[in-house]
Amino acid sequence: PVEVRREDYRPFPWAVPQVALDFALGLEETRVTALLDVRRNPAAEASPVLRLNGDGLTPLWVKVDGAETAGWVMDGPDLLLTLPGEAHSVEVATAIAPAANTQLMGLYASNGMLCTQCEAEGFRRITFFPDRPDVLSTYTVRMSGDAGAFPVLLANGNLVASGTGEGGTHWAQWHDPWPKPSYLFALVAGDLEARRDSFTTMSGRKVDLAIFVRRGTGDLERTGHAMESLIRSMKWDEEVFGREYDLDIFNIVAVSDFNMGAMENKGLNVFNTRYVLADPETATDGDYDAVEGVIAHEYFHNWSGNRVTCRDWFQLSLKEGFTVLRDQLFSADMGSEAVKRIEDVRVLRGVQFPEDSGPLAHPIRPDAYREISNFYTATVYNKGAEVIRMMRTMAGQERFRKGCDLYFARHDGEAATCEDFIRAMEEGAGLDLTQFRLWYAQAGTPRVTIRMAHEGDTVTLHLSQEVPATPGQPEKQPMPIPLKVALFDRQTGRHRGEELLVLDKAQDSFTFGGYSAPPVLSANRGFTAPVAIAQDVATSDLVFLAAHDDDPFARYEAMQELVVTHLKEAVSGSLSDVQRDEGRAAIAGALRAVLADDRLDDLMRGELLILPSHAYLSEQMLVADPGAIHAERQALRAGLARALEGEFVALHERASAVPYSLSAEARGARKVKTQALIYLAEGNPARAEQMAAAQYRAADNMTDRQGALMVLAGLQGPERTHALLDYYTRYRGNALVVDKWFSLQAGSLHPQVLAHVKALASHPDFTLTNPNRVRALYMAMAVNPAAFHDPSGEGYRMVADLILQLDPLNPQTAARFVAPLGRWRRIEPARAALMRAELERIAAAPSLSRDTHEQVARSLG
Ligand code: DPP
Ligand code: ZN
Repeated sequence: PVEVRREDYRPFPWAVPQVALDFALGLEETRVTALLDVRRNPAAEASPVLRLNGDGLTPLWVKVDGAETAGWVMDGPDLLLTLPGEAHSVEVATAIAPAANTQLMGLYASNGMLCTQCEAEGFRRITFFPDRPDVLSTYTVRMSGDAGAFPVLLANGNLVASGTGEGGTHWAQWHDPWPKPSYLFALVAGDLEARRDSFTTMSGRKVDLAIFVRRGTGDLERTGHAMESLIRSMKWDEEVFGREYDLDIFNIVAVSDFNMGAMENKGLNVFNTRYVLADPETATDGDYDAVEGVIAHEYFHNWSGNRVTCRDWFQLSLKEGFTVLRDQLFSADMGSEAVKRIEDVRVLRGVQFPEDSGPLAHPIRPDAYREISNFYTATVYNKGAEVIRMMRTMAGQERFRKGCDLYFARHDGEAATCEDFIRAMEEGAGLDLTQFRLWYAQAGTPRVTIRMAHEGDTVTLHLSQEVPATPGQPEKQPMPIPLKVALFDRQTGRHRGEELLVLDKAQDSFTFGGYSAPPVLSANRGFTAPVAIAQDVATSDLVFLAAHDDDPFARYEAMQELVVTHLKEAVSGSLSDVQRDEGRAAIAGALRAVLADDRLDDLMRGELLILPSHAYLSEQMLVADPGAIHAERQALRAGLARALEGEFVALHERASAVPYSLSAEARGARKVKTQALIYLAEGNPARAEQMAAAQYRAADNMTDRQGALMVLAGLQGPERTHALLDYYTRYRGNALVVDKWFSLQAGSLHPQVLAHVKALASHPDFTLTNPNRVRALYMAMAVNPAAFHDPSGEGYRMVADLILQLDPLNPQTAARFVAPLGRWRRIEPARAALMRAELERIAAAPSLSRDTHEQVARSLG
């Protein structure tokens, strides 16, 4: 497979200002004719050759300027024509087979409906086209099909005409006035019903909103939260970013078979059902948040992605990083800013940091790829958001907004680059980002070392940074790192104000006068920079910050650091029994303070109770022993639970008395309730079993029910069986809840978890054709350290078997499972050898997809 390189970008020689598509719809066969109005692109080097990308297509016929021509050749999957003049019409007919499309890219069938997914390169599976984001066209789409099978016919933009045809067919014609790249094309046809509402924009235009689901599934009743989230998103984007919606219709369709979370097609978002459907009976509080966040994300793309799109796929973070930041800020405004920040950082550290320190590390603006689907990563998305957040921190909110306004104004209707964004920020926000550009170019999580010195009444912070080597980037340069810090007086428990330091050299020092005694340093407050901080801090200082820091993120951070430091030492075997007890006692003391602190709300308390993840702990070690990390982490939890059993039981009791609602108070109560059970399950399993069973039975909402079931799934008593069977019987008709049933078992702490996963793979409800179901079983297992890292290597083997089975059906989803195995270099030698052997077994398989091949090659390379 060939490598695509950023530096090879050339503008396309032809512009395609208009496209008319005609679809004769059928599940088994759909006929597509595409009429392209093509003209020479004056901004490009002239070429008579028109390359139309295809993927698995053959042309039924080709016409140039209205006359059928045989003057075309195939170049691999692409169709090539030579065009003599300045402007031509090119028309191509193809036939595709949606029901046979298991990749779920292009036009495919899902439960009897037809839908599309085109980003990044799915449009070329529908028709021959210059399938690249810098070719922008206005689309007219006509579709016809059986009126019984497809009563609803949707595409981008506005419905301009419709009617009935022969033999029980009907048709509809849609027109999207906004020029767009092919990846934003969408079509949906099916037996759907809709929840409808409307939104009046800031300039007074009424927009009709609709959320479509399959008719007769009961799903319609579960779309209320998504609709409210959409309306809130539209309002927020006007208020905070000044962005108004620009069509008279905004449609969302929920689809059960979907590779991604959702897709921002212009005026016709297509969503994984997972991020649309929610009601108290079937969705957890976390699901509610995810729906709100993804609805907002896709809506926000209308400006950051659609009105201003990407020049090429190397610029993906231009729209994704920016849009993730926008959805993070939105969710923070809708709920608790502090809790949202903690959750976002947890994802960054749990997923992106490991990516950045492994074989798949890449800059947020990559330099090369073989398969672009592999670059829809936590780095491009989440680190991309952090990079733009740093600009916002340095500029301040108002100047940041000016930079955004300039970017949108300057590039509206264009396919832009990250460099364009940076320039708009420099001019609009008044920042000098010369050196900051390195954040786009260099991969790897910078490591900042802080040493504090105190002499006389002066405090000096000695800071140094190191950006680690990553694949293809052995040498790195120092980057500007904005760090918010505060110095706390031990006596008063207060500081004199935050300062923003920017470390832009390999080493630098910052001094602060007027401190007669050494203060306590609170660094990277609010997580202003996506870096790892190394600092020699006394346990007592961490305990101090965990109790006193007025920045909630910093308080959480101190709590995490307290545990991380202890577990690192425990795992390395350097602690005596006495030291281990002392460490646990310090953590128990801090946790007791958290449990007793009545200034904390329960949502925040819940965060402070969450132990650092296995993934984050592994990240702290050059070579990790997953068995030892897991054992120490569980032992710590057991010790804490025994020390605080009474407190946890009391917390559970208090929280259980709060009635169900979506208020922050009630959500907080549900969060700490299950946290208490998680602790007790380690400290006193018999008691936890009874409490969890009672919580399960009394539950009037999915958060409580799932929390209880999660705990029971890891225990070995009879209540586990009862609850798992009851849950399945209750919800067997609801695919999203059955997904939870699979993942709770695959993610459980049960000692027989691998045997359970193996059996569940042949459960009648398991299928490889539904990505949600595959992830529910296998991704849950792959991120469950005790299962995946079973010393026998069985977990690795099962993931490799899955990849080999799934790859021919759905390469995009299969390739996602390579990353867990790719960690092998950072794992202790015995397991590393087993992981590597599985990667080699996959690599040796004949005819791997480009997706999986690339990930395996990088992981072994
Ligand atoms: N649908 C994916 C997202 O919104 C890719 N654009 O992030
Ligand atoms: Zn996105």
